[in-house]
Amino acid sequence: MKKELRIGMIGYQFMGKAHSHAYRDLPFYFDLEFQPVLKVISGRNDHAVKEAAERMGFEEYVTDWKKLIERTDIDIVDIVTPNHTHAEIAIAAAKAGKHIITEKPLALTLEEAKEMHEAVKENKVKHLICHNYRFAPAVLFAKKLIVEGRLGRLYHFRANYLQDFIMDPNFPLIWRLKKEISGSGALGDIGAHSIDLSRFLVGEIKEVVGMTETFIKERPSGEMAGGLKATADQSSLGEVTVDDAVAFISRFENGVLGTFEATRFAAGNKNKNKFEINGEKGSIRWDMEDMNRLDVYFRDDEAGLQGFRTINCTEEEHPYAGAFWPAGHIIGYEHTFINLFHAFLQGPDKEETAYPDFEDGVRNQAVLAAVEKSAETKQWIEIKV
Ligand code: SOE
Repeated sequence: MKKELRIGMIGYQFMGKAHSHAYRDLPFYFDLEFQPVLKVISGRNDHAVKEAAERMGFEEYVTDWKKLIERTDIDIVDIVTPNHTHAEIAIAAAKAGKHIITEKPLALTLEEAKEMHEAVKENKVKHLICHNYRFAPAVLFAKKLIVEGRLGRLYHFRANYLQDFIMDPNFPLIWRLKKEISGSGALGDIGAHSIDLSRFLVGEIKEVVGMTETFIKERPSGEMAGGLKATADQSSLGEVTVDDAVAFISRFENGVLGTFEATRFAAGNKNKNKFEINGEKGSIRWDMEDMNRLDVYFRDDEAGLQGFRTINCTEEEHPYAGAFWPAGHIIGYEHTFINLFHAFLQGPDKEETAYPDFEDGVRNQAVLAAVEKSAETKQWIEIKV
């Protein structure tokens, strides 16, 4: 009988679905030393959390997260509630001796992120921040190529994270558009993913200079309605207090130059999280909207035959790809969470499957804070953790 790993989840919407699916699918694809069990799920709305528990397969549900954390039959607390709740819940869970998984960004502020990191270290619990895109096999393969020196010295990291789900002025003022709940807008919600990918693939960022913009300054009130959909109630208008778009450049500690863009106003782009890395020996580029493919260019290819070629990263040689289907049977967004949770729960077996933890979350939060400060002061800001 395998040891049970009992999950207590706080929150139940978009990320609650992605995480719950990953726990349930892990045993399908991996020979595990444990059995994930969806024990308890918590949400404020009794009817909604009851429905989510039944749909996603949790044994029980509660409407007070503190009751979940007090339980002795919970091993891992998984936080999928809005950003302003992460610190209080994670610190309480750490003090209760629970291992912690939380969505990104780690917190509302760098100070909160540091407190969370101190709490998990003091209470000796494992901790994960869900920068899931590291665990697309094509991204892990890019990491392998870089570690093996296939690009040589790196010169550029270039990332664009493009969405368009809030371009309609009637899209309501959801929690992601309120600073007191989200901390920032496109910067922390999707720019954080690009920052994590740059840290994972290139190294630490030394300094940044950036700018932000809020294109639509007022919106009708309303709430999320699953995924990235929302319903406006038009009863009142509210001020948008976060960025709709951000652009910043960076210098990495190793001398690489970085350019980053994150926007929710790039019409036609739905979740176009992409990067390109240029080195002395060649380049690689990846696009989440075509996530199984990695484009590579090597300068030592035979003259006349040089050019970007596309690798379909679904073969045994591509990290984690072999766990799913035969070559060419592509995988999707949900599999990045399965791989991420496998690395966290089973332990990473090599450098390229190092999972992102709260230290990564703190370093990421330091970059977010520096970009926001730069946008205010129009100055270069050094990253200080
Ligand atoms: C909304 O921008 C969002 O759901 C992000 O919050 C996720 O982190 C990203 O993976 C997809 O888009």
